[in-house]
Amino acid sequence: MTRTLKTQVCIIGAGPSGLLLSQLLANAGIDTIVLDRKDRAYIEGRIRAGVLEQGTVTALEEAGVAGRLHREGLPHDGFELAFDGQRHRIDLKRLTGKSVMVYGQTEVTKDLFDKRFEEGQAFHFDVEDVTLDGLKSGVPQVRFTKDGEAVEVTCDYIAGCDGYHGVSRRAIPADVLKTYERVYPFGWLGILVDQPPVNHELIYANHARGFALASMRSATRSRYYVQCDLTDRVEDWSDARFWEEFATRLGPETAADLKTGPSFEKSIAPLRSFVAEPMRYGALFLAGDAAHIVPPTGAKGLNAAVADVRLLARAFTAHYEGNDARLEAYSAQALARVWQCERFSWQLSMLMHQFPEDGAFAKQMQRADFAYLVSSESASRSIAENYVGLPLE
Ligand code: RFL
Ligand code: PHB
Repeated sequence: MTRTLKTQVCIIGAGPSGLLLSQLLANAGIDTIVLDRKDRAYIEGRIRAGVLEQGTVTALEEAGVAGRLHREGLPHDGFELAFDGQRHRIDLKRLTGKSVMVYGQTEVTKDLFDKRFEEGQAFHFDVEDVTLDGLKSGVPQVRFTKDGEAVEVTCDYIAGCDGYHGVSRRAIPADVLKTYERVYPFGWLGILVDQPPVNHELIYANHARGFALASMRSATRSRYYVQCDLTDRVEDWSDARFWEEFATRLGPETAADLKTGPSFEKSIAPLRSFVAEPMRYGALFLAGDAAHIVPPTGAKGLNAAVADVRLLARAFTAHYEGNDARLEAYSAQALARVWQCERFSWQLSMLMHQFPEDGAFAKQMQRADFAYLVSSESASRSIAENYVGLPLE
């Protein structure tokens, strides 16, 4: 026996993209079903992004989930780039008139879940064997199993918000889908520690031993990263090894203010640039990591996902009001912005990391790039306007 369900938009994935889309559509009176192969606790526990652009904050305000964000988030008017010990501040506020908000992805996800549950959103967690059918038939269906029971959802549209490893993108025929990818020859090892941040703003450091990033989650919780080898495992990095390496890469002056302690989260993420085109196939629309990945250096992953979702929510809303122009434009419009995020994240990654295969010439290019940033306000403004986020359209 197959259980059948019906909705307007079936959303695959309950990460930030899927949750925000369901909230924005609910606000517009559009019915959705959201499914995920994990459960709420698992999704909320994933430690990921930390920096929100103003456009992302606006989207969360529009969705009605920005109360705690404004109470607990930390507005940042700038950040620092450090190269061989020399620090250069990018004054976001002065250069662009905008700032960013430091507020963890875990908190964004919690806020969205709280509101969706409060409003009685239909969720299906721990689903298996998700398949998408009839994408060009006018009667799209999403099928899955849950606790051994087969379920079929018929809907008007499917939103593929199921991240890089999801099934939605793979439902687009290979002769239609074009993918672009760059895998970087290193990863980031990240830790969380209940100690005050080493600096009141973020520091991205390029040191001869590799990249390091000093970020934070609150006045008492720090999020720190070091560039590591792709073959490294978390077990290879004791807290003692991490602190020694991190302090070395920050340089003695900055490290003098470093407060160490036992880490309570430690994970390794590989760095990748990836784009899939188009972001629409028939009734299927992709959003967020399902369609594109950026290396975390520019803090763009979550922000790019939210920008997609804002466009997509507006497009569905216009569709149900009788106007399809935004749905037709979605893929091209989203991709134009995505490629800008890709360019910036790639550029900053190239500037700030040690590339094992690079020789002395490439190192001199990094050095010249950094010197140009320090000497030219235009160059710093270019970094700043990308960091705070380019306009949505
Ligand atoms: P998500 O968050 O990956 O959510 C996708 C959801 O889809 C579910 N799913 C499925 N559900 C049903 N059926 C299937 N077959 C499914 N396959 C997957 C998953 O369980 C999940 O709940 O994608 P979304 O919503 O598009 O959000 C994107 C952001 O999460 C992402 O861009 C950022 O977190 C990227 N990212 C970072 N971005 C930053 O800006 N700064 C960071 O420091 C940063 N660190 C990271 C990151 C991404 C990481 N990943 C993907 C491994 C660190 C890591 C480790
Ligand atoms: C983080 O706080 O996790 C973070 C901040 C900035 C980045 C990447 C990650 O560019």
